[in-house]
Amino acid sequence: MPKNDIKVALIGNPNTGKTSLFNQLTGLNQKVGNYPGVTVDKKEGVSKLSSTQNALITDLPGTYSINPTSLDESIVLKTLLKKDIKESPDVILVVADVENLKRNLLLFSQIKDLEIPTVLAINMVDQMHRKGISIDLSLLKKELNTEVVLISARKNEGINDVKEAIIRCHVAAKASPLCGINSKIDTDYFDRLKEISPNYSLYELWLMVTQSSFPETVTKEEKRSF
Ligand SMILES: Nc1nc2c(ncn2[C@@H]2O[C@H](COP(=O)(O)OP(=O)(O)O)[C@@H](O)[C@H]2O)c(=O)[nH]1
Ligand SMILES: [Mg+2]
Repeated sequence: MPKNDIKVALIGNPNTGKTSLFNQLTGLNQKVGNYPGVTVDKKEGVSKLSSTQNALITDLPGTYSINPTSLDESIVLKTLLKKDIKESPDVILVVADVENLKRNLLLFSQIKDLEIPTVLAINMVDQMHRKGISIDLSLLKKELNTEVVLISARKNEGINDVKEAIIRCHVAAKASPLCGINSKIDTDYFDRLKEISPNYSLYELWLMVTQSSFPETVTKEEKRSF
């Protein structure tokens, strides 16, 4: 993989159209492998974002939240947290379907709090008119403080907007979290947490000390002290 390719991970609830979007973005430039040690498919492909910029796109298994309740979900989580390894994504592309936007936004807000640059693609907009749904795109962008694009993966609409949003998102400075949990509750606790490692966001560190299924980046002693 050329060094300046933007690494993009596609994340979303099951059936939101991740694979359809993946296919539109990558065309025939894809390969299917396996995650080490498990039989879950890992699909990767290259997408030409502009004349000078490619992206390496990974189609992750569907997930409802980043609190893993299944093998698939724990794969998603591990991909998100390994900032130090070369496969870690530069940009997360969250795919939501327009009919279940509210439910989909739970996952989006969790990803956003990981402080990884995030693009939100709202898919299946071809259904909007029929379902009587309308979206104030500029208000949504402002409220979520995120690049938001409306697409129809099935009809190949908005795919260029996705590509442009990925580039903008990658260029922009680190995404800011939706809400600063540390400034709202128990500042002492979160200040102490922050001292564990400068390499992780506060939210990641919190997940590491509170979730038993988390990668052992935090030692057992550190876990116990929280
Ligand atoms: N109407 C509509 N259906 C779509 C669109 N994108 C995907 N779908 C359908 O949604 C279902 C799930 O799509 P898929 O890409 O497999 O979703 P995934 O589970 O997130 O990978 C399939 O039946 C797709 O044909 C879209 O833009 N519009
Ligand atoms: Mg899929």
